[in-house]
Amino acid sequence: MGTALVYHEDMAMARLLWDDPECEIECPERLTTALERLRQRGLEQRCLRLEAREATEAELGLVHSPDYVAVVRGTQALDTTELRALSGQYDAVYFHPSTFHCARLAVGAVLQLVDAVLTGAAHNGLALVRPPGHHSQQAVANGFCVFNNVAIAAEHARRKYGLKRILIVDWDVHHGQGIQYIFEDDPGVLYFSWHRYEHGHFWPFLPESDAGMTGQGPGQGFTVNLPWNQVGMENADYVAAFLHVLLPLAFEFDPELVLISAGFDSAIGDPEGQMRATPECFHHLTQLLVPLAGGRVCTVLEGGYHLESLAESVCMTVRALLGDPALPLSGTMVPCWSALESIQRVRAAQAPHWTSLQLQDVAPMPRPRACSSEGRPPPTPGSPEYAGAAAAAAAEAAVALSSFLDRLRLHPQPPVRTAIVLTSTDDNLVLPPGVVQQERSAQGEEMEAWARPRVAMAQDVSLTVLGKVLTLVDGILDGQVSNGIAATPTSAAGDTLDMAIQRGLYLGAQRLLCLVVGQLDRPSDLADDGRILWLNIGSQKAEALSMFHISVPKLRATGSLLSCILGLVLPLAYGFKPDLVLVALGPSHGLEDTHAALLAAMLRGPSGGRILALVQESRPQLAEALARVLSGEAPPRLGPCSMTSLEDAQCLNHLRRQLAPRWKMLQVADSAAPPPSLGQSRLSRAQPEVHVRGGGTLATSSLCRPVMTRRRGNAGPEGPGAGGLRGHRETVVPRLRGSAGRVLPACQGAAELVDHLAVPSRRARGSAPGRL
Ligand code: X5A
Ligand code: ZN
Repeated sequence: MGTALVYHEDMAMARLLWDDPECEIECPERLTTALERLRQRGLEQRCLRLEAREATEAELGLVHSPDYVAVVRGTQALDTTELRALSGQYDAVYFHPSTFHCARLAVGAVLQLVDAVLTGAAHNGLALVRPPGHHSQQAVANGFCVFNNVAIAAEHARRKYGLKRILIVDWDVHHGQGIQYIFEDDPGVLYFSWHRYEHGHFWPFLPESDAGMTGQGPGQGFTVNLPWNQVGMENADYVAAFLHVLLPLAFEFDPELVLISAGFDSAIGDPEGQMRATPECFHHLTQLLVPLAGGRVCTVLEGGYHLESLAESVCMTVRALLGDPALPLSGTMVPCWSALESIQRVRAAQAPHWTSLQLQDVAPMPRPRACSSEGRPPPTPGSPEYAGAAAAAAAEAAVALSSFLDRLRLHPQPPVRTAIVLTSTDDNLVLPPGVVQQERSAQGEEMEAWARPRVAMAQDVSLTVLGKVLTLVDGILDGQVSNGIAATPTSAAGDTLDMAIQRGLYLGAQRLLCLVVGQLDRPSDLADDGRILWLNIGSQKAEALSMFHISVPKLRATGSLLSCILGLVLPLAYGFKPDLVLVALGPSHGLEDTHAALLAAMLRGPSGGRILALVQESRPQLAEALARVLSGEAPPRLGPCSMTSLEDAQCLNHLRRQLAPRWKMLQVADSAAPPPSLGQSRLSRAQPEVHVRGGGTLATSSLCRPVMTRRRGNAGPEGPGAGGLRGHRETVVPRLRGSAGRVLPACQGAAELVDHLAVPSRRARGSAPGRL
């Protein structure tokens, strides 16, 4: 078992034999560079290697007409002139004498991957293929695509394994209209695609790529289009789209298999996409999909034309499949206005079909904004404007990729994935591979200073156990261990959490997310200074005492928990960018093991895998379930779960409404945010103002700097542990960026800082909570 990597070197044979500026980007190096980079990073070696086979004609026939297959078969014998003439009959397609062979290998590779995953030979995997597939239709080649690799794989999975529900996630920057057409009236395949759209002015220029297209007949609600109307989408925009559109629907759909049409032309530097997602974003996107379908995720290469960006993004995707902890996301976690508008439009269009959306606040479908003067039709390949934009994207990517590589070097994989502190009673626990027992315990003065006072308070906890927890926190913040679990007696839960928080701060953690489920009191001396985000699920009522102190009542249904994770916890966590996440399952937390596992699995992203889970020793099965997901396994499938408790939904909506103005990742339909004027969105780099994404404006220099020092400054006392966060501090590079309707803070995190200054007053929040 493990991650399968399917490939065949022959797929690098097909290439363009004449001059065609539109098609030249689809070159053999796309494949060879990606594979070579996987080798260099030692990732290929960690995968189960499968050599691709050719698909049979019967398999091609699952989607394509015999006549069309015959046409493609015929290209093997054509000369260059004939190949060129045939290619001209399609939109953005070139044939080579090897195309039929390559295209059959591409389909075959994906089928092998699906077979490996559905027979249990592999957990998940990646097929590195070309030609790509998602534009190809029943009898039409289109957009470099000859056979629809992913659509054929979905049909195959249904016929051969009887699957009833398959999710296709198409994160390629182009609309996979081929997949859409094939499944548009089919409720068995949920097709999600985001794509550069620019109000219909971007290739393939189809009105049916817009959000209003939701499927036909029985397939209504099973086509989900998220059109991006501006270029420059960033990590925050992509993650917001997953949290607020794709994932609620996907969990409600409850797929048995996830196929990813993984085009990396949605990544930074790509000449086609002109977007700005950095490579680690694809790690996060993949990781967010793993909790679906019991982790049966098959990733299939589609587009991706900037070789460096493509290679790094492929590596990140494979690392996610292997269960490695992610690099924390770079960039300001504030979605831009245009992205929010698109997200709102698709939520409104899909709401009639999905309970999970109906129970959240969904604003009505906004009228599409008239195409602005700025939205001139994008340049066509081959034009000087296109070349200029491509060069600019590449220059920007060079900077971003080199800082990405620096961060990668500074965050090496910790030697230990998961360490667990057990008390003697849990001795016969079965530990999954990759999980070690924390044996070493703090000694001497450390122990006397940190653990002894707490032992005195709680009767049942031994000094050694607390000493081990102490060592575990040190190990995580020091990069020796990715994450950990500590089982302590119930009576010691509060003190253990308090000790972990204090130790984290002491070691220099600047932001700690404490997610407390069940009844555990917040340590009384904890300052509400923005370093701790305290989130309690299972308290008496829904209230936000400040933007860093939030309580959610006990949730009654599985769907409620999911809605809470996707709609509240993860947006907050991604916006907060914690150095460490502490998950404490306190007395009467009420979570089933599978729910706790899901929560822990999904919380791995925001902190780059640094999680410490505190549980009660009386539940060894829970510790085991957590150990599995924290060491990289997929959490067990939940089963279908839409929100069933109206009361829970109202609580969550209330909190989201209250917090969204300050935590921008919560925004889904912020009617309060006006579109930035065109003048603002074109602000030059030199301008002194900072426009907070979403519309607000403030002067940079006076507000930003002092707070900056306070929040970014070293939090804990200097001491033996103060260097513990080696390489973890991010350098704050002042810069102005502008695009996608946003002009970004001159210093990273400025938007958060503004928020920080605007903690709601107690009077302001006095209105609603009493009624919940
Ligand atoms: C698979 C893929 C893009 C075709 C672009 C044509 N195709 N301008 O990314
Ligand atoms: Zn593409």
